[in-house]
Amino acid sequence: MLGAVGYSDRAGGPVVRDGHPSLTLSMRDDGGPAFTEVWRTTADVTSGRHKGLAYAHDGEYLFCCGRIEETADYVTSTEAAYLAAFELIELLGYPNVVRVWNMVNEINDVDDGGHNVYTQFCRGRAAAFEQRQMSERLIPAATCVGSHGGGVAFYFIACRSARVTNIENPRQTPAYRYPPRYGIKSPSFARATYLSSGSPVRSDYLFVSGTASILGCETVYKGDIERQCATTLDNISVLIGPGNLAKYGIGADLTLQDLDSVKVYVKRDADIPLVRRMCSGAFSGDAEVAYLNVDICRDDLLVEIEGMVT
Ligand code: 3EB
Repeated sequence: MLGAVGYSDRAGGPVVRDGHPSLTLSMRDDGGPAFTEVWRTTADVTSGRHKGLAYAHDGEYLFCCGRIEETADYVTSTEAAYLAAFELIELLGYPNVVRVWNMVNEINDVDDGGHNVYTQFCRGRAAAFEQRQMSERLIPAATCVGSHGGGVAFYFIACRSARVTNIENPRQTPAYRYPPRYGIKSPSFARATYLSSGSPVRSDYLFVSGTASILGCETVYKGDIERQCATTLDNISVLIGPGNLAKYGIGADLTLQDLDSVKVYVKRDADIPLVRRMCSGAFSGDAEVAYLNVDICRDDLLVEIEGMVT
């Protein structure tokens, strides 16, 4: 096991237990079923700790998780945590960050200076990316959503030799070019990453970032969950469709039906039944789809959806 992430009603970790890192996210307060996301490998695993992070690696993949304790200054602490992560990938030799998840308690709360927690998080993250000279080509796919406690919990996957291609969405402004009205520093993430590994067995993976009802850089259909959900699904369809992937030299021909693992973040608990109906019609009956009632990083976004093709 490379790592385990619990989606439950309490925050815990990171710890290294039974030889692998483990992080528990406070993502349920609704009595919904807790579940554990497990990252596995067939190769031998080495685990350890570095500056508060817990990690394991197998020669090709690194799984790492960390937590930024609740603080009045998420700029400094986010920068420090991300720099520790960059230091680790360099030390261990896993330079390609593929996919990052960030779960942020009180994500829309505003501090004394009038900035919300997400804005401060983005500033700290951007500072770390700038110091590491992460070009647009190297920015990973990501999710950044609310949680019910535990400061900022984050986990990521990095790899050593697989080729990682960053995918953008023609319907959306790249997030790293959002204008300043969405935050002092733009969010540092790609809309998706496509990973192709060579030997011994050729395998490709697609990671779709948290996707919302945003066209260009603007939230559309404020207050309308049905149209926000439809727009979000359309955004993902275009992102992973053959016309878009082909621009990056990727021969895959993907639709929503190909996503095998999906998370749906819903701001208002009462919207979950409708969102569930729409998503179960859109995704394959064989896909694992989890619905989580958490806040989203813009006040006017009601739903965010991410997925993987593995
Ligand atoms: C958006 O498209 C919605 O800051 O890492 C989605 C995925 C969003 C990742 C992040 C933010 C992030 O801007 C929000």
